[in-house]
Amino acid sequence: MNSQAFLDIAPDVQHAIATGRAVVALESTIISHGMPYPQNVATALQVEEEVRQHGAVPATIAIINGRLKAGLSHGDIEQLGRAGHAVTKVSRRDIPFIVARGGLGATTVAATMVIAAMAGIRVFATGGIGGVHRGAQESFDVSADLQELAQTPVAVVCAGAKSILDLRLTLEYLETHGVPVVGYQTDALPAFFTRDSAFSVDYRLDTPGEIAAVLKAKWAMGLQGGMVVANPIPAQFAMPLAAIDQAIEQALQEAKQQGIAGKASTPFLLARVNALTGGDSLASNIQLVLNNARLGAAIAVAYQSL
Ligand code: PSU
Ligand code: MN
Repeated sequence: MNSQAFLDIAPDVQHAIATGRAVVALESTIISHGMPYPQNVATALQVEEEVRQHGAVPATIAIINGRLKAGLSHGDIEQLGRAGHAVTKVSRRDIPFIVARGGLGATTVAATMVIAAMAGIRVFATGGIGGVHRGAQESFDVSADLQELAQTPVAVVCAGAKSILDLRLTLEYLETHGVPVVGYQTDALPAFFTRDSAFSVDYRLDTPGEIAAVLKAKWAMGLQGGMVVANPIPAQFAMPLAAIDQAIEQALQEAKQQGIAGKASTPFLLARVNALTGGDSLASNIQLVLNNARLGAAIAVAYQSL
C-alpha cells in the first residue's frame, strides 16, 4: 500500500495533473478556524472560482470520512464551514488519527502541503502561514508549518504572517531551515493586513515566471522543501497599523490570561482579532486570499509552461 491508497483526487484535478495543466492547492483550516460562517464558505468557493478564472484548477484539501481529499465538493466545504471550530484542526501529526477513525479534518498549511505533495501539486495559495509565536523563547510555540516548508516541495503563496507572531524569529527560523522567503514585487515582508513590516525578504521577484523558474531549479536539482511566496495585500484593502496592533495586543493578553496554548492558540488569536476589529478585517482577509489565489494560479500556469 502506498500513500495514494489513502488519497482521493477529484476528477477535474486528476485530469489537470494527467494533462500537465496548472493546479493550485487550497487549505481548509482557513475555512473552519480562520473565518466565521457563512463568509468562510462563500470565500472558499470564491477563491476556487478565482483560481479557475486565472487558468488553473483549484484543489481544496481536507480529510473527509477518513479519506485524504484533493478537491472538495460544495457539500464538503459547507460542512467544514458550518462546523467551524468543532472540526478537528489537522496538522502533520494529526493526519493518521483522523484517517484511522474515519473522521473529518480541516488541514493547516503543514497538512495541506503533505497532501498536496502526495497528489503531485506544487503550488498552494492561502491567507497567512503559522510561525514562531511571540514569547516562543518561553512557550516553545513554533508552528509545524515551518518544519513542513523545510521538507515538503510545495510553494506557499501567502500575505506574509499575522503579527500575532514574532516575524523576526519566524524569518530566523526559516533561514536556519533553508526555506527561501520571496517577496512578490516587494522588498519588505508583508504582515498580512499591512503591505510591509520592519523586515526584509531574502529575494524580491517581480513576475510569476521568475518565481516558477526558481521553483523549477530548486526541485530539478533535488533540493528538498518548499518556499514562501509573500504577496502583499492590495493597497486599497490594507488596514491601519494602529488598529490592528491594538487588537492583536488585546488578543494576546486574553490568550495569556485564559492559559490558551498548543494547537488552540492560533485559532483563538485569529477569532479574537477578527471579533475585535469587526467586519473591516474580515473584508481585508477575504481580499488578500483572493489576491493570493490569483498569484498562485499565475505561478502554477508559468510552472507548467517551463
Ligand atoms: N493564520 C491566518 N489564518 C489561518 C491560519 C493562520 O491568518 O487560517 C491557520 C493556517 O491553517 C495555519 C494554521 O497553517 O492556522 C497555523 O496553526 P498553528 O500556529 O497551530 O500551527
Ligand atoms: Mn503552535
